Amino acid sequence: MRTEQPQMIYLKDYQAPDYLIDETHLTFELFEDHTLVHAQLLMRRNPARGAGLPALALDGQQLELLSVSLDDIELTAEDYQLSDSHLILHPTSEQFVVDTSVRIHPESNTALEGLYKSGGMFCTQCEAEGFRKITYYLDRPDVMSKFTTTVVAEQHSYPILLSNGNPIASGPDEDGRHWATWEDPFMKPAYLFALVAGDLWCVEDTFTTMSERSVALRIYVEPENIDKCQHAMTSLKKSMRWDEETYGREYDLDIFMIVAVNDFNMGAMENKGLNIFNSSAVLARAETATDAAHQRVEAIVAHEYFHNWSGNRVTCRDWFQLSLKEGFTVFRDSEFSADMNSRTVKRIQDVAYLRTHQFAEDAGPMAHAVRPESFIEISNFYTLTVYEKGSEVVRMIHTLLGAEGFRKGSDLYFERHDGQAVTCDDFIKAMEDANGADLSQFKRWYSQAGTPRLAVSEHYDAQQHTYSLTFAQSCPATPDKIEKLPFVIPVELGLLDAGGSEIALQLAGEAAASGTSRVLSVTEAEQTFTFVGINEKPLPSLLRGFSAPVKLSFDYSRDQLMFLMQHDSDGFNRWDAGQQLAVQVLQELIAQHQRGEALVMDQRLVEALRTVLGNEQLDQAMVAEMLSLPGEAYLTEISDVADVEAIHVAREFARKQLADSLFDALWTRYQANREVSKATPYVAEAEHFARRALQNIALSYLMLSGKPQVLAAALEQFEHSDNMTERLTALAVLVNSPYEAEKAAALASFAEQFKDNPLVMDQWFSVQAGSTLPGGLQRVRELMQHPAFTIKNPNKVRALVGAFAGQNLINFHAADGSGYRFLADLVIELNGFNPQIASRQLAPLTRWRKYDAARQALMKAELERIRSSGELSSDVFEVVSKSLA
Ligand code: B3K
Ligand code: ZN
Repeated sequence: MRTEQPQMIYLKDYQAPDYLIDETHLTFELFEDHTLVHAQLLMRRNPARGAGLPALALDGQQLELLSVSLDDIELTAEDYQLSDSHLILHPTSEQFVVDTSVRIHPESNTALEGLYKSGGMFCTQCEAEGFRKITYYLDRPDVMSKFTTTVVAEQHSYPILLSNGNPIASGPDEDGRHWATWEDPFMKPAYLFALVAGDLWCVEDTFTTMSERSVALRIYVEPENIDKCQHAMTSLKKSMRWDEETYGREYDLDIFMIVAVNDFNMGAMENKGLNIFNSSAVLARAETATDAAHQRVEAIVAHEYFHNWSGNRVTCRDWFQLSLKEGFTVFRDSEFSADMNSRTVKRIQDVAYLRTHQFAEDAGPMAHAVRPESFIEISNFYTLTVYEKGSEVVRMIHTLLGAEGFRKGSDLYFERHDGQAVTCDDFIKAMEDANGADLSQFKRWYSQAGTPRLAVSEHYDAQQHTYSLTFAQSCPATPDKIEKLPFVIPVELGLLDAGGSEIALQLAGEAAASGTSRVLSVTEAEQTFTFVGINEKPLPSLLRGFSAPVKLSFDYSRDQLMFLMQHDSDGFNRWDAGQQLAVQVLQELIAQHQRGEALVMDQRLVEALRTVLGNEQLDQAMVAEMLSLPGEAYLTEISDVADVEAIHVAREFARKQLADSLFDALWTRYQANREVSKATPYVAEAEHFARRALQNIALSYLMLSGKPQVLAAALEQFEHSDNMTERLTALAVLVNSPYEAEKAAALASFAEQFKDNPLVMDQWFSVQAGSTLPGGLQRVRELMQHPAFTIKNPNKVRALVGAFAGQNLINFHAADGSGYRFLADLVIELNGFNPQIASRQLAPLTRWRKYDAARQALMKAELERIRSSGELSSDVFEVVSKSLA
């Protein structure tokens, strides 16, 4: 909690640190009612900062200072200044040693930042600024130090004592206590520090690196979860191999550890050699985790592992550069997942997510550049923009330089900056230098917020046999900037002839045609490209693979979209054509509803999906993706003013129409896939994910038909599946159905079976929180009273409240404002003990500009109520005040 108005911090004010910390020696004495932390810092004046010895301001919050000495001389209160946030010392030599002892209270730390307890175990979360809640320090990423850590705890309750690096010594202590010392040979900033103490079991494996070094791999979990680690271990080994093969990056310590904890504010954390994970991002086995959860575990294990180079060996100079490590690492993990599974399906899922959620953020009051220029609370900037848009920016560099050029650039980056804390400019410079490229205009992607629009028009000249495409780019104003300069927008495209074949591409001025899919760089506000030798008017396939994070518009007819759905050689664009067709059809239904007319759906959507469903050659995961209509959140994002009811009614109407018209085809494919599933043991691989994805979306459509054989099938799948993917889908379709007795029975038996597994209970909560049937808020309120729910656990809050406010739009946006009031009450409560989670849950209220006047007023009133609810954390203060600005 703050005592003064939180201050804005600016990138332009960055200054290198006055002092450096060469070595950090920590001792933790863990007790049930307090912890003692002794820190010895071997410090010196930063030679880069010139002469003189300015005061040394160590960061520290919520610490009880017990003693401090400078060069072994204990200081008295006159020798230093102490405030809520700093301990100020006055060094008298260039080189000196600071010793501090502090008392902290992990046992009552509910913010889950710094050192805290999750169940019976001690663990840490230091990024971004949590280390200052552990000891007095220069808690900034450009201060890198060599750490040695000794942990002392009671032996029986905490047999496992872990920290970063390699274990170097351990032994018994008096009073049934014991100790262990860890040494991390790599210089690192404090945000990568980690400590774990608990009664943990581990699954162990080894990995032989490309230079034949053997690395011990360990995944530590609470004993009851020891049977759920294999998938994460396999994912880890695949990640290690992939990073060697794709980036030439080898692991550097003798041991790599992952620890799963139940109480965690986000997915996972890349602490050097000791990754700490939300248990939801580690534990996965067929019976308890869905296919989506298996893929998420694989992706997060990879992401954190990849940070060892993109984040740890080369880290960020300051927190404005966060996307340097996060955007790059998301790009790396998405390419890894694409290589491990289906590339096109991965791209579709990432783009659907980006367009729905990041585009909404970029159009809202918290919009910021990939490299923001100011912030109040850095925890608020672990955003979709920094991560997902940041990854798209790196992907565009990859597209512009090609895979080989990109690899040359990343090799140079890692070589040049190993052991350093650097900036996004350094990353770009390495890419430029390795390729002789000029990315100066491209860098606007780092400094300009907002989603660019790219309007494309065509002109065919039958006499000249030329075809011209004109691109007009613009970018809406965002809170940081009104006027935007043109971006570099790589547009991958192809041209299709009337038979659906791809035309060889030759731009005016080129000697010959080359290729049928090419990347054009759009760099001006308006720019025309002319293709020659085009003998008939072609149909363009634009922005293939979503080659830039923009909103592209081209005036396609529905027939043209259907043609692209069938013939485009780019799988992503085949899917996207289907989405654009569905958007057109849904928007027509929305308009009909708003005019009070009976809804009449364009049957071309039915026919297009009938063709998709009948194509047995198509990857079944693609069929499933193509059958998925754009979500309500996406339809909201692309509306100027979102009509909550009309969007819901139109989309449900379309789903029912598709279910009725395509019943036979859906039923055939459902049954065929369910038969295979019954006969096949669970395998967490792409082909099996694909089969179950199609089976499950088919079931969710079929259920809308109201036919008894479908209810029987759903019950059969619910009762007899050997895996959570099938079981949970069956539960979800029952929960969303009118079959009250079956629904109640299924919910009860599921809860009974899985009551001891918190991650499965999270899914049980989410399925109910997401049900769009009337009475959603009441159901959520009742579920908050369920014994398995606790507001102190972030996963529970996300499963119930996050799913309700984020996915159940028709209920959350109830016209009486009850959903808003509920969420505001919750945010006020969360603000009191976990500011990071409070601020995250607030996001749906910040989107008020998207809604009608009545809802806007209700949403703003709730934001106002939060603002005046008492002492706000800097996290909540920043989001609320920017949302109301
Ligand atoms: N680097 C962490 C995120 C830390 C969030 C701190 N509020 C996880 C990741 O991106 O890998
Ligand atoms: Zn990350």
